[in-house]
Order: sequence, then C-alpha cells, then structure tokens
Amino acid sequence: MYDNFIEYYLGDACVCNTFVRMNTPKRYLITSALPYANGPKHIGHLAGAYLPADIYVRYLRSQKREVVFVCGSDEHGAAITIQAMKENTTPKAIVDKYHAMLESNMHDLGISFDIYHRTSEKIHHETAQEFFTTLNNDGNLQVKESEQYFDDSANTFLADRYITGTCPLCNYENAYGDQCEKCGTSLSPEQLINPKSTLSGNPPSKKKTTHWYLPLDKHESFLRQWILEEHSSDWKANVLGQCKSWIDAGLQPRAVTRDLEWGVKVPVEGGEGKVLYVWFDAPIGYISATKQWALNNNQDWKPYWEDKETKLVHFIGKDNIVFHCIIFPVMLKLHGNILPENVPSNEFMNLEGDKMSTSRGWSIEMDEYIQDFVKKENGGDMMVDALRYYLTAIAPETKDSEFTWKGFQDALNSELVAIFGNFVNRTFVLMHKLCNGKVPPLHQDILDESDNKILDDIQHSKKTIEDCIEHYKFRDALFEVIDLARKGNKYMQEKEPWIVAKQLGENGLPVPEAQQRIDNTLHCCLQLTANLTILINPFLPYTAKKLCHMMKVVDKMLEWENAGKRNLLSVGYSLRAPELLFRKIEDAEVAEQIEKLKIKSKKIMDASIDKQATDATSVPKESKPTIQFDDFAKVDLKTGTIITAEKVEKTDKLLKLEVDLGAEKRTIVSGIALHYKPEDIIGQKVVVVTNLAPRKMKGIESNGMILMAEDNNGKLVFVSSNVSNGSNVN
Ligand code: B3M
Ligand code: ZN
Repeated sequence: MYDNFIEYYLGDACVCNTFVRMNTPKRYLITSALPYANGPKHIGHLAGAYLPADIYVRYLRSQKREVVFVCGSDEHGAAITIQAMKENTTPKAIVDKYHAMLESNMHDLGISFDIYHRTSEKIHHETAQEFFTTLNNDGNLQVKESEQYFDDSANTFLADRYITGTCPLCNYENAYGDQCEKCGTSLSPEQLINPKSTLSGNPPSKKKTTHWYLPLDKHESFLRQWILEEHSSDWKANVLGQCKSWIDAGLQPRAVTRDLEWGVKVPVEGGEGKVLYVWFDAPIGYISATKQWALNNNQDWKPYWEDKETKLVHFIGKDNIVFHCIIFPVMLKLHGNILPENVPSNEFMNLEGDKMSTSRGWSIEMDEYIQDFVKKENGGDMMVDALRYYLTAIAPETKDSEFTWKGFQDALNSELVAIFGNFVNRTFVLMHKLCNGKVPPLHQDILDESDNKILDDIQHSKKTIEDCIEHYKFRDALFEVIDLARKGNKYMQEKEPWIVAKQLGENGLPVPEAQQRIDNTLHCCLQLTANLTILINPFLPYTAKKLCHMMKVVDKMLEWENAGKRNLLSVGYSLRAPELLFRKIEDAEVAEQIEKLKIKSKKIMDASIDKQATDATSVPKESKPTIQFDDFAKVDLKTGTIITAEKVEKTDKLLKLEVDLGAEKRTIVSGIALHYKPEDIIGQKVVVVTNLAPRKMKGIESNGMILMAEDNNGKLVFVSSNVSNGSNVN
C-alpha cells in the first residue's frame, strides 16, 4: 500500500468528528484587503494582509472547519486613474495589467484564496449599487451640497488622490486628500496644509457640488458599544487605539460619492456623472467575491454575510483600520449584514532602515522576489517558504518591524536550515543508515524519561500553537514550531544514536540493547518529524508537502487533529530518502540584493528629480487661461543677484543658488544646470518669485523660483533687469 497513513486512520475518523468545541463558529469568512490594481505590491503588503490571513485559513482548513477565503483587486478610485495618466493609457488597461500581475504573484507565493476577484466585474457593480440603493431608500444616507476643491485648468473636482498637501499630523508633504501614506492617518482634503492639485500642481479653487453622505455621527453610540466595549478584550490594542481616537475626535458624515468617471455609477436620481467613493465600493468587493465564489462552487453565499454563526475576519494593514472598523461596519449594520468578529491589523514593515515604498523604489516587490528567487534554478517553492518564514518571524503584529537582507539570511541559515532542516535531515539520514530506511519499532520496556518527554513536548507545543493562531499571534506560533524542532535536535544530541551504533557485537551488528535504543530514538524523532509537518503546514505549506512525500503519507495526515499523536508513522513502513528542504543564503546574495535596492531607488528618485526640474523649467508654449488682477497681485516678484552657484550632487539638472535680494539672501534650487555652468552665472541679475511655498529637492529646501524664458532654440535665458536688488517687479 502506498500510504500507511490512510490504512492507519480511516478506522477512527468518526471519533475525531465528535470533537467539536462549544464555541466553534459554524463557518468562517476570511478576507484580505483588496490591493489596488495600480502597480506591483511589495512584501510589506504580503506580510501585512495576505500571509497572516493565509496562515489562519490553512490552519482552519486543517481543522476541517468550513472556511471561505476571499480577496481580489480593487480597481476603482483615483489610485487607478492617476496611474493611467502616468502610464499614458486607460484605467481599464491599468487594471487589466496589474490585476493579472497581482493574481499570479499571490498564487506564486502560496496565498490560497478561494477566489481572487475584481471590482470591475459586473456582479460587483450590481452588488455595490444594490447596497447603495438600499441604504439610500431606507433613509440612511444624506444628500448635501457643499464646496469642494476644484482644479480650474483641468476643469474637474479634486478628491482623494487628486489632491495632495502637507499632513496636519506628521507634516509629510505628499499626503493625499483621503490619507497620509506616511503616518497612515485617514484625512479629508480640507485638512491638508498647502493643498495642490495632482493634475496641474496648482492650488485648488472651490466649487459647489452635491454628494451622498454616510452620517457616521449618528452611529457613534453603536460603534462605542460594539468596538470599545464588546471587543475591548479580543481586538488588538493598535486597532482599538485607532478606533477610539477616531470616535473620540467626533465622527463626521462621510461623503460616499465622487464627481468622477471611473468607478461604480451612482444608481439613483441625481447621481449622473458621479460614482461611488472607492472606499464605499471596495469592501463590498468582499461580498461580490463571495457571491462569485458561491456561483463557481454551487453554494449559497447568503449565510456568509447574513448568518450570525459565521465568523467574519478582515486581515488588513494599519492604514485601512478606520474603513474596516468604522465605516464598513456601519454600512453592514444598516444593510442588515453580520459584522466582523475581528480585524487583525498589522503595523508596517520597514526595509533596510527606511519606510518601504514602491513609489520611492525602496521596496521589494512580490513580483521581484518571485523573479529573483522563486523562478531561479536553485529556488522554487523552497524560496517561497523561506520568504513566508522570515516575514512571519518578523511580522509587524504589534509594532513596525524591519526587513533586512542580513536578517533574512540569518533567519534562514540559523533557524530554518540549522534547526528545522537539520533535525529532519539527521532523522532521515540516520533512519536510513541505522534502521534500514524503515520506521523502527518502539520498545516500551526501555522507553525512558527523555523519550517520553519529547513525545509530550509535541502535545504541549500543539496547544501553544493553537492558542497563538486563534489569537492571531502567528509569529509566536511559528517560534513554537521552531522551538519544538530545536528540542528534537537536543534530544537527538543527547541520545547520540550514531555513538550507540558503535557498540557493535562480534558479528558486526549492534548489540540488541543498543539497536533497541537506536530504534526508540529514531522512532521518536520520526514521530516528531511527522508532527512538525502538521504544525508547520499553515506557515510553510510547500515544506509540509515535501515532508509528506519523504514520509510517503498523504495530505490527510496534515489534519490538525493528528498533531500530538505518537503513532503517525506505522512501524516497519519504509520512507523515502531525505530531500533538501531549505538552502542557505550566501553573503554574495545579500550584497547583491542590497546593491540592487540602492540602484533601483536611485534610478527612481533621479527620474522624479529630473521630472521636477523639467516641470520647474518648462515654459508652456500655449497661453494659460485669463486670470484676474487679484490673482496676479498675489505673486511677489523681486530682483536679485546670484552670488553663489553649485551643482546639486547626483542630479544632472539642478543647481543650488544663493541669491541676494537686498534685504535678505535666499537659497533657491533651480533646474538650469543643463543650460548654465555654475561659474558662468555668478553675478547674474535675476527676477525671483519670493512668496512661493518652500519646496524640497534632493534634500535641499528651495525658497523661491528664478524666472526664466525659453528662446527659440529651447535654451533657458534669464529674465533680468538692472535695478538694485530687492526691487519689486509689478
Ligand atoms: N485598496 C487600500 C489599500 O490597498 C484599498 C484596500 C481596500 S480593502 C476593501 O491599501
Ligand atoms: Zn501623516
């Protein structure tokens, strides 16, 4: 028979089915935040919302619980349309391209969604529209006219990512109108300091428009009760903290529609030309994904969203907390759906001493890791599990954490390879050498304390791991698995079966007592290996699969109820040769990755500096719309003289200038280095815009702008006059 496991366990399967905890939910619906399909996603995202959810789901599945794991691409909102502008293509082309990338990346990294859907699907539009209409018909939305930021030159309203400015909380200069990506705070455009249109770079004007609002203020007492009382002990402290400060700050009605083209059309009268706010439709994406999953699998989706016996858990990153804990629950409640039981949110993962950021090039994209490690000759699934291991070991569960390539190397080489891999490998090698490649018998009469102890340790670890996973402490759970392997190594080291084997009898065989001791040691080590396979499976599924192959057992052994058993492998069963589970990471690979990161980020930053410089120097040839005298009068123009000039390091276009304005001297960074050598412009008379908001370029704060004109050959020439420094130009 191929597999001893089936033979062994079919008999008592029914006994196991009677083991049902009183508080086990009837079914689980697990969601991971829908990534925007506007670009590749980095491994910080993976560590935040996808990997922990996958570990949890794999654990639940191994418990034979009914679970559906949904996710999909978030394909609406300004994140998409702005990317389309950048790539000079349509939003549809953008979402098609990045949806395909994200779907395949998740699959390649072993994230076992039951469905990876997309919010551009018809079923999603219909679901979101039905949701909106129901809320509206039930009188749960308010319609209000208000003044909103508007870009006159682009003739469009500015919301969300169409407007940027300084975050009032952390002073980050490029915060979006709906969120600061630096500190994670959710914002509204009015809160931004020095707001600017993303489209034209101009400060916005204001214009009246009508929108639908979700009156969060009316639901404050529900939210207080539900979050701060009912969940005060089971939600994570970081989640509760953010919710509390939101509620305490006073909840405001939140606009749930936008004046945009791209998105889910507002389905009610007066909604022409408007779409649902992306944060209104995106979480409904969990529902439409469930519907599509049910259609694909001939199931009913409704119990997953309507039956209180469903446990709904949202896995997210910390920047999504308010949407999942405050806004979406209010929507769900009003619509008559169940509420999430938990929203385990992670903090951020930094990278080599800095914030991880795709736009700054300081990131490891999932796609990049897959190309560099998984799809390489000596990579494969082994390197998927390697990443899963390190990301879980440093998971930012309670505070921000940091990925370093050296840390990755250490975790792999000194934990996965040296502890787990080493234990399994020694066990298999010795079993083949000293026990004819078969599971040796257990001689009860000479079973000693340490044999019993290692078998008891399995039980103990299983309970700890269960407890940790049920409480979303995946990092601690993984440590416990490794610790159990460490105990296995220690046990083997104490038993020294290779030394015992030297106590040979006269005919060249080990003396019977010695062989019995070897048998017992390797029997225990093999049962421990089988147990480790079950326990590591939610974290490192490919490793578990490989181990099953080595032990010639089928997947059924991986069911959680089998963990803790002392007889997973039948005596006399012959096992395969050991395979390499993990490989070491070489110093050269670490150096190469760090170098690669630096080059990538420099390239991206240089490109953006070049763009800033081009923007700063290019004089549009077309005439701009007429402005009023008042607008012109706002600009403060003064004459000055350049007194020092030097090239800004690592850029081709920028010069750092010091300009004498009579009463003061100013540092101004100007994008004219391609046109002038620093030494040639000392003493040059210039006209300066002196009341332009300061702007940082390559770390230097520029306090003003030099006026230049472009001649027929495209060369920039100074606009100047011979009056004394500091004269007003009117
Ligand atoms: N797409 C934001 C993000 O990627 C958003 C999540 C939606 S979850 C419903 O961070
Ligand atoms: Zn901020």
